[in-house]
Amino acid sequence: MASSDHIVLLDFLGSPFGMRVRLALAAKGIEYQIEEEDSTQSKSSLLLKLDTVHKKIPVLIHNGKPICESLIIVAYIDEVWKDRCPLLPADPYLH
Ligand SMILES: N[C@@H](CCC(=O)N[C@@H](CS)C(=O)NCC(=O)O)C(=O)O
Repeated sequence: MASSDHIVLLDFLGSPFGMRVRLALAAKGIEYQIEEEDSTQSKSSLLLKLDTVHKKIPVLIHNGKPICESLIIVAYIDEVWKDRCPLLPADPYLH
């Protein structure tokens, strides 16, 4: 991870999909900020801007680039920080 990396997770506490991403970030030892959505309020303008298709959390924002869908985010994290704690098997069939 470059020291200039800026990582924000748009999430709300209690979301199992958000937790999947939090666990991946923790396993890799990646520092990040949380932008907490309020599940009792209407969706934030940030969420509506970043996930124009499903408008769902979690959204990972890496240096300003949004990545949506928790499994895709986990695969992205694993690929970008591949030097640390592999999350996904190298061979998806054999493992
Ligand atoms: N397939 C998505 C599911 C995400 C999802 O359902 N997020 C919920 C919170 S747990 C959400 O944002 N719901 C708001 C809505 O459905 O409008 C993923 O894996 O990221």
